[in-house]
Amino acid sequence: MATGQLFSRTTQALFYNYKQLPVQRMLDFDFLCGRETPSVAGIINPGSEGFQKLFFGQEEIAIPVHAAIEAACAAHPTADVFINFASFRSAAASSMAALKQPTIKVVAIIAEGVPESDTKQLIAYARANNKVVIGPATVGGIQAGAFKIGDTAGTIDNIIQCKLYRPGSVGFVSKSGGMSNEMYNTVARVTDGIYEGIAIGGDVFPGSTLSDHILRFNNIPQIKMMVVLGELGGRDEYSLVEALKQGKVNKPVVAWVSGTCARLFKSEVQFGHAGAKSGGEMESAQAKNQALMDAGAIVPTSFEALESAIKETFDKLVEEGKVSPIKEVTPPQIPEDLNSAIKSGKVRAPTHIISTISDDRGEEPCYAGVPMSSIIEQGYGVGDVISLLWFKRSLPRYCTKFIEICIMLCADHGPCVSGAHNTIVTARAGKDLVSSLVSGLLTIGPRFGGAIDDAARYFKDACDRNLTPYEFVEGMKKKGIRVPGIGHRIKSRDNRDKRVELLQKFARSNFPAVKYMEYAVTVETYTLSKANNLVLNVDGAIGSLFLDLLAGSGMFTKQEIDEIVQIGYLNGLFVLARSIGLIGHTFDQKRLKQPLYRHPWEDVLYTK
Ligand code: Q5B
Repeated sequence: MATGQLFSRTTQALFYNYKQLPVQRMLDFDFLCGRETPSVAGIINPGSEGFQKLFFGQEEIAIPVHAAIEAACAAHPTADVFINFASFRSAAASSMAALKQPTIKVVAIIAEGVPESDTKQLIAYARANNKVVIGPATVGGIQAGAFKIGDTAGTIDNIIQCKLYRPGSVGFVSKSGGMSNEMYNTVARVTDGIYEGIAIGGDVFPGSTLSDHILRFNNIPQIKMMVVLGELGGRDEYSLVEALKQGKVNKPVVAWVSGTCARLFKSEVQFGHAGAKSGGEMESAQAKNQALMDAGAIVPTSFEALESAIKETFDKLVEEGKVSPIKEVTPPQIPEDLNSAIKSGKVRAPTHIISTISDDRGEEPCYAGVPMSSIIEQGYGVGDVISLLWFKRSLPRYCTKFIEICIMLCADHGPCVSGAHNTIVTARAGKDLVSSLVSGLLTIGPRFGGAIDDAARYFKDACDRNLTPYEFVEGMKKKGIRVPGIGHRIKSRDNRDKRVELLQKFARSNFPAVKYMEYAVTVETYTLSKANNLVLNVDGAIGSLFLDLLAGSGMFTKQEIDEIVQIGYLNGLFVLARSIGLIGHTFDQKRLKQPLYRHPWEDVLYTK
C-alpha cells in the first residue's frame, strides 16, 4: 500500500445505504473546513432513485440518489471514496462491487460482523488492484480540514474542540473508532493537532493495517510525527515493529497497545472488538508494547502517560524547528437545526396545524385523551370511537349504540343506488379499490344519502320555531326547496323503509325524548297526503333523531348543537356506513371478473 495522501479538500465520496445523520455530519464538516464542494457527491440507496435534500452550511442542496453502484460511479467519475454503511450481511458484496469500479480508490466499510473469509477476499482484491480498504468494523477516518468519513470524530462540537477543521502535523492510526475520538482530543491538547486519523477497525483481519497507514503517513510531508493506538490480540502491531526495525519509518512514532489489564484475568478475555482477545503471550499488550519500544517507538509506561509522551515528542520537534507554527483559523458557525434549537428552548416556531382529537406522540395513540389500551380493554365499540373522534367526548352507551345502528343500517342498499352503481362501473373499468370507492362516495349529496345534515337543519329550525307541518312544507315549496329527509324512489306509504322503522323503535325505547323525530313524523303525515312516496326517508330519520340524541344526552350545550348542525357532521354517518358497502361492491365485481360496463343504446333516448 504505502504511497501518501488518500484524501484532499476536493475528495468526494459515494455514500452507500443512505443514513441521514452521518451524511449531514460530513457536509457540516465540509462547511466547517471551508470546502467549496460537498464531500458527498452521491448517495446509493439500492432500488431507489431521486434526490436527497441536505444542508451545506445554511444552503439546502439536493444530492443525487442512485439505485446502483455502477450508475453512481458513472454519474460521479471524480468521486473516488466509497463509504459503505451496508449491514454486515451485504457489506462484503457491495464493497467488492465498489472495488471493481475503476473510479473507486478507497472503500470504508462501517459494518461489524462481516465474515472473515469475505474480508480476506476484499483485502486480496484491493491489494492486487492498488486500492485501499478501511475497516470493516470502523468509524472510518479523517483528514483534518479536508475530508471526513461518516461519523468519524463525532459531533461538530467535538470536531471543533479537536481542531479538526484545519490540518495539524500528527498522523494518527488506531484500531478502535471510539478511542480515536478520545485521541483526537488528546492530540489537539498537546500538539498542533491531527493531520490525518484513521481507525482501521477491530476485526481480526482489517482491510488495511496499522503499519500500512504509518508507512503511508511517513510519505506525507505535512505529517511530522505519528501516534499509534493498538490493542491486545492479533499480530498486526508486529508488522509495524518490522517496519521500524527495517528503518522504513523515519519520523517519531509514539505508540501504545491497550489491554494490559488482560493479565489481571485468570482466563482468556474477549474485549469489545472481534480481534481484541487475549491469546498467547505474543498477542498480549505487554509483549507488543515491549516489541514496539525495542524497535524504536516511543512507548509510555501506561495509557495515562501517553499524553505526555506525545507532548514531549511534539515539543522536541518544535525545538528542532521541524514543525512550523500553525496559523489558527476561526471556523464558521454551523447553523443549528431548527428541531434541536426548539428542543433546547433557544428558538420558538409557530406550528402550522392545530389538532384536538388525537395524539400519537406518546407510548400509545390516544383518541380524545383516551389511550388505545383503554379503548380495547374496556370493550369500546366503533360507536364509542366515533363519539371520541367526532364529538370529542364519551357519549352514553345508548348514543353510541344508536351510531352503530346507523352505520349498520346504511352500510348498503343494493347495487342499484347511485353510489353502488358508480362504484360498480368504476371497478369494471379496471380501477383500483380507492378509485372505485371514491367514485361511489362522490355521488353522496343532497339527493342521495347526503340529506341528513339538511334534514337536521330544516327540521330543527321548523320545530324550534313551532311551525306547523303545513307552514313548514309549503314554506319550503315557495322557496323551491324539496324537504330534505322526505321522499324516496322506491319506498312509500305502502312499502315503508324498514330502516326508518328500526331507528324509530330504538329511539322510542332508549332516548329520553324524541321531540324532533315526532315533528318529522308529523311532516311526513302531511307530505304523504300529497304523494305516496313522500315518506320520511332514512336520511330524515337519522337527521331528526340525531337532534334528539344531541339534545337529550345532556352532553352538548345549545351552542354546540347549533355548531354540529351548522358544520354538518351527520352526513359523515352515511359516508362512513356506505363506504363499507361500496368496498364490498368493488370486491364483488373483481371477484366476479366483470368486464368493462357499457350502457346499452336501447336504454338511451337519443333526441334532438
Ligand atoms: N317531491 C329522494 O324523488 C328524491 C320531495 C317533494 C317536497 C320533497 C326526492 C328528494 C329530498 C332529498 C332526500 C335522501 C330524489 C333520500 C337516500 C338513500 C337511499 C337511496 C335509495 C339508500 C326522490 C315527484 C314529486 C315532485 C316533487 C315532489 C319529491 N321529493 N316535495 N319535498 N322532499 N328528497 N334524499 O321519487 O309537484 O310533481 O313537481 O329529493 O331526502 O338517498 O335507496 O335509493 O339507502 O341508498 O325522484 O335510501 O324525494 O321524485 O323528483 O319525481 O318528484 O314529489 O317536487 O312534485 P323522486 P320526483 P311535483 S334517501
